[in-house]
Parts: sequence; C-alpha cells; structure tokens
Amino acid sequence: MRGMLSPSLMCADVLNLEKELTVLDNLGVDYIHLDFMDNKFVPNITLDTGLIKATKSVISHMKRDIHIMAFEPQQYFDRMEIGEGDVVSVHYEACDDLSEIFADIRSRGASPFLAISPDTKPEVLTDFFDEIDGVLVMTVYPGFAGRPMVEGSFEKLAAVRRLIDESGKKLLLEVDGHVSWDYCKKMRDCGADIFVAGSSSIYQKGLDISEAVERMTEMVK
Ligand code: S6P
Ligand code: MG
Repeated sequence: MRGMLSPSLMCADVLNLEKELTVLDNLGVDYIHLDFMDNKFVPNITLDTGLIKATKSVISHMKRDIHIMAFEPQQYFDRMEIGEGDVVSVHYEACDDLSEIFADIRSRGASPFLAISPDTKPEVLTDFFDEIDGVLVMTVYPGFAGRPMVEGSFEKLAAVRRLIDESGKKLLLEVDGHVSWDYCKKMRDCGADIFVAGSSSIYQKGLDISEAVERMTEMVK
C-alpha cells in the first residue's frame, strides 16, 4: 500500500481554514487530521467539536482523520457528527471501555483506530486488533505541534508494524508527531502508512502548500 498524507489542520492558517481545506481537498490528499483536546488528558485545546463538524460541508473526498485526545471521547461523537468514512482515533491511556467505544464508532459507519502515547508499550495494542482498523502511534508527547520526536520512536513504529503483520490483520499504521522532511522516509521504512504532516514539514513559513504536499507524497510513497 502506498503511503498517505494526513495534513494537520491545527498547523494550518486558522484564519483561513475553509480555503486551507479546499486546497488540500483539490490536491487529492487522502486524509485531513483533526486534533481534538479536552485540556485534561492533554494540557491544551485546539479544534472544537463545532469546527470539526463544519469541516464536513467543505471537503468532498478527503477522509476526516479525527484524533481525540480526551477522556470519555463518546460524549463528543454526536457534536462532531461522526459518520460514514471518518477515521476516529481514541487514546488507550484515556479510555475505560475501549471495546464499547470502538463499537460505537463502527455503528456510525466510521473506522476505529487505537492511539498510543510515547510511554505506552506496543504490546497493549494486540488485544484490540480484532476491533480496530488501524493504530495511531504518537511520536511526540500529545498536546502541541512543533515538539521534538521522542527517542526510540522509529523502533516503536517498527515494533507495531511487526505486531500487525504477525497478526495477519490488514491494519493501517498512522504516525503522528514530528513527521519531518528528515524523518518521514525512515518512518515509511519502519512501516507507517499514514503520515500526519504538520509544522515539521508542509506547514513551514515560505513553503507553497501544493508543492510541499506533492514533495512529501513522493517521499512517503
Ligand atoms: C499533537 C497532535 C498532532 C499535531 C502534529 C503537528 O498533539 O496530535 O497531530 O498536530 O504533531 O505536527 P508537527 O510536525 O508540528 O509535530
Ligand atoms: Mg494528532
């Protein structure tokens, strides 16, 4: 499978989000990464549920890749209008009943992904492989853009890839955090399929977004 981009909307020009979304949609990008935070599980707030819902009216073919960094994520699903085609990642560290949450996501026609923070071991994932469509590996501590990659992240990505392959499941592996120009190729070699592109790559001052997306797509293909 080819590598796919998921540009992170929290790193785009927040005063021009409609335009930013339309450009990416027209470029044929596969996913748009939408970070939701509750200021409890992580010490920050970014895109709110109303904004995440509103993205539906602008995008035509990109899939919403909703990354929920919050406790009790189900309380937000209706307000985000989670539905057909969405990818929804919830955190292992933030949820009590993951199976119930995955079933809820699936009942809405969306794809459940399980996200793990840097200090969580890959082995916890395998219990849920039957219930999810993908794994999101955080390679920075969640909450903010522009953070340095946590040491050992390449090895961790490769370990998750191995676990997926050994299970015989066709799960997608998404990498989120400091997916930079320097690191994205190596992350691809470690087995990542979806690359969250933020301030370490396509959203850098002076870069043309179309050229940056094209360049990164080529690097992770
Ligand atoms: C961080 C969030 C991420 C960021 C992304 C930013 O908590 O989950 O999705 O938006 O990491 O990219 P970068 O290149 O600034 O790390
Ligand atoms: Mg994210």
